[in-house]
Amino acid sequence: MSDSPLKNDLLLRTIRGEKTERTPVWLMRQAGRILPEYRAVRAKLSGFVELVKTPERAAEVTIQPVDILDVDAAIIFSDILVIPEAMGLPYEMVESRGPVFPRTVRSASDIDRLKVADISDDLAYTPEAIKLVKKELDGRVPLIGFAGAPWTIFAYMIEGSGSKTFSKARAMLYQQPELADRLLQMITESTIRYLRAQIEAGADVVQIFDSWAGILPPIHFERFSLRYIRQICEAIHQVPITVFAKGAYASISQIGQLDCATVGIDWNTDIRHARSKIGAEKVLQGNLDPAALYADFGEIQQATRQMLDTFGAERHIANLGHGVYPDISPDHVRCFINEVKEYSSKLR
Ligand code: 1CP
Repeated sequence: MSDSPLKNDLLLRTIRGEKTERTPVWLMRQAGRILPEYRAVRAKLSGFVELVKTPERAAEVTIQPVDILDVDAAIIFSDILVIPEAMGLPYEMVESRGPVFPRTVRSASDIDRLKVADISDDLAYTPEAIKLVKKELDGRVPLIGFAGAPWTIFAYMIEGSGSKTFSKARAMLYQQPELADRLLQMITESTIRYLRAQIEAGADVVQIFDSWAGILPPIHFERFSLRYIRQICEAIHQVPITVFAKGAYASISQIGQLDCATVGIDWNTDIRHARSKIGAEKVLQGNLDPAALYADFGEIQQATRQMLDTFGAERHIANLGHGVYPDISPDHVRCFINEVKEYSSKLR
């Protein structure tokens, strides 16, 4: 772990529930396609997967939004799909289509061919990139590590690509629940190892992305997703955890009971409702509509102020309700970031 003290520790102080001089701000998917500087680095390599696996370049694009957008945290540049790959199911990233798995999981024998990921053998590149980022950041801002939630990873491994319905993955929950549990448990163990390796390398906070939580009925969300997220939260105590389960509205109280410091909420969630269901202790992260950044500067500022007023001055990390859309102009992102900084300091 790096010992350089953080110069900007707003995010960590907020997560500890301390009163701060303003609200910290960062954006999900800030390291990526919105920045021409990112596209320039990626163009020099064979593609996305090589970028993820090249620690020097992954470190470079992780730091870009700190330099260019002046956010209060960096998030390590990687993808949630490195876990299936380390378990024996490689992915490809197809331009304008997204991730594709040449092989998928359909049967018990497919699972027999997979293993719990061995991080030092198969996934050392992310902890390596984290070490480089920590060194280069030299304490400027904290670094967020991340992983997908087991259900979201499972959904890609069964389906073989993105999907509106993830019908094959959802069918397995009804048709072969024991098989689903077997794979979910392997993903969970791989994820715990992976997050621990990220923390050992220097991640100050870790976030779990359950991007596809919202397609499950509440009973399946609790049975096949939350249960495994809970295992992860109970296994990781070295740094604070953020759980972001997009669309899991009906289970928001149960999410609030997880052993995590922060709960991410999406833009369809009413902020006051979330606070009342989750309770006063947890920090909330979010939740401006990502599409609000298409508006003109005046409207972005107004929407940002309204969000900050509703969350209140404490226990809030400003962010969007999901990842920033790739065609948003960096100037509009900067407008959001600057307004969070200026307006939230007046709220104290
Ligand atoms: O360069 C490119 O064109 C590829 C685009 C891209 C990028 C920049 C992908 C493909 N992944 C990433 C990086 C990434 N992925 C990060 C980087 C750190 C940051 O946030 O800045 C993170 C946190 C992720 C996480 C991720 N990957 C999630 C969870 C978060 C979310 O947005 O819901 C998911 C679902 C993925 C899968 C994935 N990877 C890439 C795409 C296009 C997708 C989604 C495909 C789909 O809709 O199914």
